[in-house]
Amino acid sequence: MNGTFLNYKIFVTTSTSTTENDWGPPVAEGSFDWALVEIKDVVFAPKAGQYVIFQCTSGMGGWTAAGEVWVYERPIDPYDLVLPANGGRLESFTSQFDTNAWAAARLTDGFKDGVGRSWASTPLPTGSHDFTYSFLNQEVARLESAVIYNSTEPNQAYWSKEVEFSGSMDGTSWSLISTGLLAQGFGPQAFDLNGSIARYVKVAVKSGYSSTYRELGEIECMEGLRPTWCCRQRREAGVLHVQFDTNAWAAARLTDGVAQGDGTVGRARLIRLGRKNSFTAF
Ligand SMILES: [Ca+2]
Repeated sequence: MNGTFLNYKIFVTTSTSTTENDWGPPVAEGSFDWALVEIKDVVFAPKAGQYVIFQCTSGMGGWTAAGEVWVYERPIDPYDLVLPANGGRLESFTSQFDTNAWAAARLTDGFKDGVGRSWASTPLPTGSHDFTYSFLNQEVARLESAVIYNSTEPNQAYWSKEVEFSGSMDGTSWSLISTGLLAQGFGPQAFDLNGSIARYVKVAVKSGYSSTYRELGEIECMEGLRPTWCCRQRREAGVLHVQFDTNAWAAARLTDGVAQGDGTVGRARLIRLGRKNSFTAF
């Protein structure tokens, strides 16, 4: 969390009631001293529930503001974001040998290597061969690591070599996360994705050990702590308690992925609340 409120309570509940008495005891409560705009972490024992309620009970200087509120689930270990069964989707690719045995879709078919279970490039590959994935419901995710299974045909040498991982929030503008060098061999090869936040991940095969083909068995993208986008769930329920307006200072700004803003340039992210008003965000 960040902002300029003072006292808070956090509840985890399955109740849809707007009455605090129905939410059970808070999982955390306290006060923050906001000398600076900064990020504060509140750690509490995990509790199962359908909703998280962040309640601000008092503000500072006549206003209460918060830039960003994220709630994290316990890590689900392991969770492969790009596996179709988990909601992963191959959005686009730039190369495949055919549409069946060596298709790009073989990179996320759950089989680590082997003929009919791996991807092969077009012949005589040059440049970068790219695969772009989105996650469940095209949600933003925290990327912990990529696990690549290199592959090639029996007695051949079509191993892939250099790989590059990039993240994007819009599928257009990309940020390089990391690069890696694949060994010539089967089995998992892991690369750190540094907890990057992204809506799309691009895996680029930049080169191979052979100039004839490049082949690869499987791509996994493991999730780190999972941010829960609480405001939107509350808005879908049709009960949004307190927000200053519906745009620059809307409650949705609490989960737009940007921590700070001054509210004067049409892209601010703070929610302003009347002093002592209860603030409930899902
Ligand atoms: Ca595969």
